[in-house]
Amino acid sequence: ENKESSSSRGALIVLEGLDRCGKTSQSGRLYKYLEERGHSVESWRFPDRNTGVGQMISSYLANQSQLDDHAIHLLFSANRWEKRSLMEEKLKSGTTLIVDRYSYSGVAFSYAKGLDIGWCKAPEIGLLAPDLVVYLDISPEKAAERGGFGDERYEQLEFQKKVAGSYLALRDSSWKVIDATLSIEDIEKKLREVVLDCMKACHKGKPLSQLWP
Ligand code: T5A
Ligand code: NA
Repeated sequence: ENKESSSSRGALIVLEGLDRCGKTSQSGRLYKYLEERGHSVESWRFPDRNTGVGQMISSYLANQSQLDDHAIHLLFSANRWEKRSLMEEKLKSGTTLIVDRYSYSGVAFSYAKGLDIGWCKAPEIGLLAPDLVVYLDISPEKAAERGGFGDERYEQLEFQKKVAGSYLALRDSSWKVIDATLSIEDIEKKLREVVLDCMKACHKGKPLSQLWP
């Protein structure tokens, strides 16, 4: 139908979930799978700790600096804005992006601290909307049992329970929820299915849109 678009665009795929739910493991596997099949694909993550803003965020997460809750919220958002034009360029040139955390993390974690949800969403307005949000579903208790939990600022059971509640408030019917307690291989299979479906829709000309729909 979309006769104007001669070349098809890439898909914006976002993985979300509690700390230790397995996003990084799964984005790596998904990247490898798509790449080996000849797709143009990149693996991204937020926070992107490589930028100046990202370094401030990283130091905050490691408890090496203190910041007002609103200030850190805006830094996380700025960290997405500084990558927005590159993101659009990549997608329009046909590259699929697998993104480990995005705006939903931004809102979920700050809302869990008690900030107003509308205030949390405001600086995210105008960022590119994902074509697919996959939520890797794990209980805060199970996540806490996984290796490395407790090293960074937000990796505390009581706080993760609040984050789980925030995600529930943010989720809509378009999100694909995968049980994150399955084996890594089973999750990988389910993830591939929903991602390939989404990529097909994007190739067929599904337009890029902006947050919040
Ligand atoms: N944040 C982030 C905000 O507050 N606002 C924002 O806007 C953004 C973008 C940093 C923190 O910043 C917050 C959220 C975070 O608290 P991060 O650097 O992405 O975010 O840190 P995490 O998301 O917490 O990354 P983790 O590495 O802790 O978790 P992952 O990536 O979800 O999990 P992964 O793949 O590293 O796996 C964790 C462990 O579980 C095992 C792995 O081997 C590993 O040991 N594992 C499994 N075990 C059993 N079964 C499975 N299916 C497993 N899958 C993985
Ligand atoms: Na991670």
